[in-house]
Amino acid sequence: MTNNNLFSLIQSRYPDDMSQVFLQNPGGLSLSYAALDQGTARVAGTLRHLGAKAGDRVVVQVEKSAEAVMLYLGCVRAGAIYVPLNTAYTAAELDYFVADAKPHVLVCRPESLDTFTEIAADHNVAHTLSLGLEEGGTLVDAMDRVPDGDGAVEVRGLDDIAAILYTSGTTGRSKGAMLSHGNLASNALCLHELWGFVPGDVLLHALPIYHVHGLFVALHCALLNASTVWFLPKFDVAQVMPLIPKSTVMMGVPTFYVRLLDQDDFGPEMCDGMRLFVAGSAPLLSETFAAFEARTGHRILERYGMTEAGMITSNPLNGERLAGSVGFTLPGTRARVCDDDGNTVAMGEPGTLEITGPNVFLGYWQNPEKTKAEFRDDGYFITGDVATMSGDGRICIVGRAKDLIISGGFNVYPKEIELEIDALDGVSESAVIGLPHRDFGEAVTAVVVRGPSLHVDEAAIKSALVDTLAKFKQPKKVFFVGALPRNAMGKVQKNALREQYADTFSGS
Ligand code: MLC
Ligand code: AMP
Repeated sequence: MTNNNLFSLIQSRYPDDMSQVFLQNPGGLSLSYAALDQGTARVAGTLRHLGAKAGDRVVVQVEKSAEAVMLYLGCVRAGAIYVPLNTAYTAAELDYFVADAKPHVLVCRPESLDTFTEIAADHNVAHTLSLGLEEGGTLVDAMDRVPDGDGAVEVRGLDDIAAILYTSGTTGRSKGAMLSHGNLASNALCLHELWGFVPGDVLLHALPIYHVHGLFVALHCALLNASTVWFLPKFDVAQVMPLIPKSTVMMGVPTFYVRLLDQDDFGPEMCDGMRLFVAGSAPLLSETFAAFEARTGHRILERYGMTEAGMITSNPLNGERLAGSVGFTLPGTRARVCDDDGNTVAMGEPGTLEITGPNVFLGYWQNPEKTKAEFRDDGYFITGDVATMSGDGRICIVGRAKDLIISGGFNVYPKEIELEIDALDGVSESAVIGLPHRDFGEAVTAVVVRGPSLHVDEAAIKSALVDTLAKFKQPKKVFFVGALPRNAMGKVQKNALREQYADTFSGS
């Protein structure tokens, strides 16, 4: 029987010499492929020992580390479902994810163990462990209690769920996108080939590992290539720059490239050995593309994707990479540009991008209504991105049908912020918008109408949100107005607000 567990695919690509380094960093990290295999086997064995069966969820909020990668891959190996959470989420936000995912095991940072233990008790989670160096209650302790030899790769089918990644819709709370072993494997195989990975490629990895970009796209390409990875805790330009000459591929959000260009000593010599710079998760401005080419001679390869489908389109490796275009659909993925009723629009006209293919997710976790609403009857998924497609299939993302802000590659759903602000004393209503920001692409901004009682100011609103919303969601600026502009239907005209406040961050 074929085992379609993603981990089997990864194992099949191990290097001949298992002492080869998989993850390394200048801080002393050096994890070989042999250690990766042993570590993931122990994680898988530990999860089994804790009673986690195939299909049970493991919810994880941990710092980026080699152990976190082994936790992810160990989970996949055991057939459990990996559910990573953004490290910026507050305790108030975490409760929702645990309640929704109903995990068997929770793994958190040592400093959050008390908080998570409380949350776990509220939701009957069997085990709460911390991933860290402290004594007691840690995953490492749990691993020590488990005999070797229970790390078998669980047999999984293409449609079995490997991971659930939470993402919000235009309304309501976050939904868990169910990604199967088949989804992840097909996208990884496709990108590895499309982007021309060759023996000896070294990946520079400075992305977080709780989103598809850093967790799947970057790590899976490296693993399928048996590559060594410079594995940095976060994007710190001072740490990244010296590693560029020692790498051949880098993947990043546009903010990475803006920050590199801000460095006077970032230049072409440093990039001599680089084969490929990839950008995505947010629009890459044409100015950034042009400035990067002028400075380094490299044309950044922009690709487009989303949590529900991994990577969807890419500019070509060999061929014209155009600024402002996200390229062509990946082999195996099909796309069409449609009106609101799902009818294909004329070539070159804007419409909502709809997609289908082996990379498209199974649906939203325990949310059949939302799943049904986002798929057409013929199986196409409605991305909510507004695109144009030229006669030769080249795609440009020209807008969003969904009310979404993308800040430094993180998605922020205005509705979620508006609900929090509207609930504050002294607020009548609010509108949250994204305004152009040089570094983050868009900056979260709130426009607030005060209520009749209690005089709230910007500081009061900002401080009220500190414990409820992750830092990247908190408004960087709050404006007060007498009334929000509305159209004849009573809908808030966010375009008018975006125009009015367009220059707010022009000095940033
Ligand atoms: C951090 N802050 C942010 C922020 N990141 N605010 C808005 N947007 C962000 N993205 C906060 C910090 O808490 C800090 O607050 C202040 O802003 C400035 O912090 P910083 O030091 O400049 O931020 P930094 O830690 O350097 O992080 C910026 C970043 C990071 C761009 C490096 O956000 C990042 O790695 N983003 C990548 C996101 C990603 O991987 N997206 C992929 C999603 S998958 P203060 O007040 O304390 O100073 C996807 C599909 C696809 O979209 O196609 O790939
Ligand atoms: P997420 O839900 O975090 O996976 O974010 C996915 C969204 O990011 C997509 O629906 C797009 O709106 C946006 N996105 C990703 N890549 C690009 C890109 N290259 N250009 C424009 N938008 C992008």
